[in-house]
Amino acid sequence: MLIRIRPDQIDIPLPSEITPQHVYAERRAFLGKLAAGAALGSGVLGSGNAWAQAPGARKLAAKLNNAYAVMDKPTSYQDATTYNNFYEFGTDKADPARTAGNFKTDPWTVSIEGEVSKPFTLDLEALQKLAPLEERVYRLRCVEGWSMVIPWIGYSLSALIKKAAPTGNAKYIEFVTLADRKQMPGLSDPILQWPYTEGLRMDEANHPLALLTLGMYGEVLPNQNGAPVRVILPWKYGFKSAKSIVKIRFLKEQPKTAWSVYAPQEYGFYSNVNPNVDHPRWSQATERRIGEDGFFARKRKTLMFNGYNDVAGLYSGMDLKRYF
Ligand SMILES: Nc1nc2c(c(=O)[nH]1)N[C@H]1C(S)=C(S)[C@@H](COP(=O)(O)O)O[C@H]1N2
Ligand SMILES: [Mo]
Repeated sequence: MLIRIRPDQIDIPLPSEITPQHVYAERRAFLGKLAAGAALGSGVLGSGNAWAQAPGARKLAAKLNNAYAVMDKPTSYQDATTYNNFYEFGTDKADPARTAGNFKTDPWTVSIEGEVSKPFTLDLEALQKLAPLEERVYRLRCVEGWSMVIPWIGYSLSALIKKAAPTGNAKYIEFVTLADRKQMPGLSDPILQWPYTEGLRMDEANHPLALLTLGMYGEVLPNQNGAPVRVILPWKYGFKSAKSIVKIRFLKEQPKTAWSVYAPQEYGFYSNVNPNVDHPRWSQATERRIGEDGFFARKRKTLMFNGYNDVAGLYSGMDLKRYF
């Protein structure tokens, strides 16, 4: 079935830094990709479609949320699944794809603990059914200076928070990820304190952009991308987007986080993408888009909040140089 969508039905959340030709080219590429997928019969537009995925992987149907789909050309599935940071599976970018193949992600449970009236656990089925699955095309900017554009599948983390019904004492949320020596060869390297943990202030966690993520490119998450459940926080540096979560805790106090424990002067709790605050050892003003690595590849300007200006209100009155 060939589906048409009018270009004006697609939202462009970052008008500031891009030229009209650039928008036009990317919109064409994006629509072309969607149309190609539809024409090949891989599904109805907006229900998990159009991407080149892993043979035999489980499909995950989701409805495209145009309001959360950037126009940038999506990164190829190949690049997104072979250039990864997932230190539990090794520190080289190619390691996770190589060593996470047998990672057991089903059955899986996420336990909800801390400042809630009643702790409980969610299995994968419960997680998938907790709210309607949406496809959202987000940019993700790694603190190392590269970025990708990925069609994720999930729903706003706020839906899970609502279900958890945290008490009035809950000011922060903590994500605790799996640390299993039997499955994760990277744990023998004490570079980070395992398990890898991350955290957010409650108002950040409740921002609709924060995505509880169960899939990408129309399928369940590949192991190397954080199967079976992770978060994607597109306005923050990639390391905030914790993979393979087993526990979500609601807390009174700001939790420690893996990278800020490792090097507090380099990685702050907030870690919002900010071209005006350099990393102590490198500039954050520009980035390399994975897949644009050729000789003529342009360096892209890094955008404040990675272009997600919707979140600015969360930080009004805060000195973002101090709270980096
Ligand atoms: N558990 C865990 N989560 C993690 C990491 C990690 O090493 N362990 N790396 C982070 C970093 S630095 C980045 S850039 C993103 C990369 O996500 P991707 O491989 O899906 O692009 O995952 C983040 N989540
Ligand atoms: Mo990263």
